[in-house]
Amino acid sequence: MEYKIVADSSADLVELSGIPFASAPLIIRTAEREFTDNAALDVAEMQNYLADYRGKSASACPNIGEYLAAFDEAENVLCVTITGKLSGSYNAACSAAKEYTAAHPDRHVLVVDSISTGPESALLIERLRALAAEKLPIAKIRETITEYQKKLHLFFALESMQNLANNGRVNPIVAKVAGVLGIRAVGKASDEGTLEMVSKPRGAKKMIEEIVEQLKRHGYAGERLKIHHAQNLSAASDLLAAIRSKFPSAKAEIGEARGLCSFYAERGGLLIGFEGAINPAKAERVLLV
Ligand code: X90
Repeated sequence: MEYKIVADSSADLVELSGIPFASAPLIIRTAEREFTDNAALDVAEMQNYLADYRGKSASACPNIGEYLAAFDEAENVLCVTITGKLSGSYNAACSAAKEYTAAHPDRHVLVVDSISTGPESALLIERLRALAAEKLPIAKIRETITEYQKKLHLFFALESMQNLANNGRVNPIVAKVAGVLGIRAVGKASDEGTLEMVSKPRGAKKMIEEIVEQLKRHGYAGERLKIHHAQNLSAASDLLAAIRSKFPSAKAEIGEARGLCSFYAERGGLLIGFEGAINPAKAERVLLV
């Protein structure tokens, strides 16, 4: 069994060791410039540019051809996308999977909708890599990964939700809470893979307390956790320290949000993906062809 992992760039992975890997980039676009969310993207420079830019900005997911190029010649493709409720990426990947296997009946593609993004997708991908290393048949990988997915959770803390609101990914009234007088919007990925608001802590300290409280409430007990930050290593480090003081042996680490997540989480935003309690209500969107 030869496996390749393909993910869209919302997983914040520019590379992955130990297994063939390709990232299908999303694009962030203004009237003047276009940013391809690949390894060459200077995320800080994009953020600086966007902070001063007053016009419209938007994103676009990879198309079928870009997914086909990422699948390349792999025998078995394990593909992870951003939530299909907020992006066309999952649909594009599924269409590519059907074309790919129609042209090569001996090949297989598993497409997993993360129902999430960023650090939760990265956790899924690392688990897929481990399953591939065990050389499990792809049907078994499908079964195991969808079960694993039910215990993954994603929280976010955002200083601004302007880009989410401008692009119709969140209700503009909901979006107003963030960015006013140091108020953070703390929320989570809903069971369906949309943004669900949880609270509006005032100030960074309260935000960290809230996240730690939510981790406990969602069954976090020191298992794997990833914090992806949008140009905010200091808040990510403070959060990690707070997590470690409650869970000294936490398998927790910090990573950097790449282009797509940085665009929507905006400067200062944090995304936290972790292994916690099983959520049987979590949506399952997966295709195996
Ligand atoms: O297809 C496209 O153009 C991509 C659209 C993506 C829209 C949403 C991105 C959200 C990124 C913000 C906070 C976490 C939200 C979790 C929701 C499940 C990060």
